[in-house]
Amino acid sequence: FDLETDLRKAIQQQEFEVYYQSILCLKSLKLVGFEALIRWQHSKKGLIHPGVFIPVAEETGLIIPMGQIVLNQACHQLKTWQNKFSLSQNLTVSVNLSSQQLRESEIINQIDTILEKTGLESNYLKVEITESLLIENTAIATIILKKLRERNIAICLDDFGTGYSSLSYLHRFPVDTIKIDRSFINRIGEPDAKLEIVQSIITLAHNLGMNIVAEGIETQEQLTYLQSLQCDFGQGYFFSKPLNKEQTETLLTD
Ligand code: G
Ligand code: G
Ligand code: MN
Ligand code: NA
Repeated sequence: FDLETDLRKAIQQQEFEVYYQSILCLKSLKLVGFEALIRWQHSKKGLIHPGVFIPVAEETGLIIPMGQIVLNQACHQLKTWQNKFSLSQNLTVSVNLSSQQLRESEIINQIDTILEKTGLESNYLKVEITESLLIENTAIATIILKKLRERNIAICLDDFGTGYSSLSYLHRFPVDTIKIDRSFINRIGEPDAKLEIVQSIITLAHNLGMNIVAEGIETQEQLTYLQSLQCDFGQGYFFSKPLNKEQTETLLTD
């Protein structure tokens, strides 16, 4: 099938749905927020994962309208939950931004409009970006990230450790949180675990005054180890898979 044509249709016909994966404080095991993850409910093919269509969306520029759909749904949903459950905890929502979205400062206007329209206060929104994205768009990314910071929108460096980790990027860009890629977390408990790397990344983040999130926690052993290293936050199937909004609500009622 022609993915690009189907994607265009999907944008018009609103076939995208945002799923939410829990992020927990590893000390208290309390929920602190969600990562928003797009899913495509294709009329014939069923649920399609972003690994399949995000690359095509990026090549074709469709990531721009798609990214807006995600930002809009995620902000609207969190605001709705704040009202509906009178959330006492300050839960946040993290949205992944792709390279294309960081190529034009227009993204700032889009975010401002969405926050205004949905009524979500800016400090409840976070963005996740990758290192490669910073390397590709250094000049404009600097401007955009500074503007996000001015709005109290936290910046998370995603998939940390997989790209061309240049430590100068941590210095140069206003990063609040580092997310250790799940390939490092997966191996905890296995003979070839790169424990020194995990340890070093956590120490590095803390020395720079940043928070750290471990991604892809799947076992109690991994959790216990990360807790012993004072890793701040975690997400992974051990806590919860990405869930649709109805399933996510069941986490907010208790
Ligand atoms: O949810 P899943 O594990 O299948 O996601 C696969 C990849 O797709 C991840 O790298 C994730 O960051 C990316 N992804 C998921 N949702 C979005 C989105 O809304 N925008 C962008 N740019 N990437 C996303
Ligand atoms: O690149 P990014 O970190 O945005 O990707 C998040 C992706 O990781 C999502 O597609 C999500 O489904 C996936 N994911 C989240 N937790 C786990 C986990 O514990 N194990 C595995 N294998 N994948 C996970
Ligand atoms: Mn992410
Ligand atoms: Na990641």
